[in-house]
Amino acid sequence: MNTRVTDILGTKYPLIQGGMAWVADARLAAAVSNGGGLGLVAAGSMDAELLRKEIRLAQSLTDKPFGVNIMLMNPHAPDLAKVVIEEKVSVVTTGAGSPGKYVEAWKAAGVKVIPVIASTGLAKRMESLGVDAVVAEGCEAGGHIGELTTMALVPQVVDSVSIPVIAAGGIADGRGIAAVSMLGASGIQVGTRFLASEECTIHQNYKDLVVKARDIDSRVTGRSGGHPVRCIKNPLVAELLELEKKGASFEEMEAITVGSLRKAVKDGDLREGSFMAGQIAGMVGEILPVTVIIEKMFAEYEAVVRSGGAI
Ligand code: TUI
Repeated sequence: MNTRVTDILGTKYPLIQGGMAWVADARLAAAVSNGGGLGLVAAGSMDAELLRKEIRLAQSLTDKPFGVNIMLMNPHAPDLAKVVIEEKVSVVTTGAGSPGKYVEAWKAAGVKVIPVIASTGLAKRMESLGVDAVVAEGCEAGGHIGELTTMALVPQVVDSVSIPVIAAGGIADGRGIAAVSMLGASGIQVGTRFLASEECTIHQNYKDLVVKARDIDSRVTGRSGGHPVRCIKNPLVAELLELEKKGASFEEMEAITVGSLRKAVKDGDLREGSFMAGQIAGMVGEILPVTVIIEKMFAEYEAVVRSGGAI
């Protein structure tokens, strides 16, 4: 495929892997890049030295381009931003904030910059700073989310900016790609589908939860504190929802969520882990190799487009 996004990324397909903190390590990133998408090493849980190590490991596992995701709430973000430049990473995506103060240095170093945004306002601000594209992520997505659905967000962002828009949130098959292409997106970001991949190194309990999840099994906690997060429902999520109903403070909620993503990913702790996943987990029914996932998605996309899909 040849699109504005494949031109920017240097990939076979206009697909970026989600920058899933704790989840997306060098192995997953290299598998996605080898499969024709843009793999990302997610630095959400890393400090500068660990990121450097993971980047070098990814470089040893693929000769294709890959990127780094910087979660801007990570206190190490300023150092991580420098590592991206020093290690000559080709693409950086950012999440959970505005990367404004880093954009100039990244662009000067030739790094392609693609912030994840959840509103037209931030998309426009990012375009004015000279970023290469934006990922418009709807609240169907897993993890930290905004307010708008993919269906409402993507066309509004497409109308607000001239740079390419990559759609995220709720996309796990070829129908999803076709749908967001009709909304004006030039590419897709996929997270949840890759949780249930052979190359993903998360605990087996996490993969099993994603495969077993029904459409209605995710919940959003933390809206009251301004940090909404979507996870698969479990005892921790039930407790958070109860606390929130009782008007608990941000600090009280924080006390039981601290370290919970690590507990999910590393320990498979079904009670106390945060199993972040998108609403589309209900459609993910089997663990497959990354290459099969990507090839299947784009073959389905071609078939849907050929069929016309008219209503
Ligand atoms: O960043 C994400 N998703 C994430 S980050 C993450 S790590 C985490 N761990 C524990 C608790 C909370 C998070 C898990 N999932 N997606 C990208 C994304 N960015 N979605 C929404 C946004 C966003 C929201 C508001 C970006 C910018 C923004 O406003 C910033 C501003 O200054 O206007």
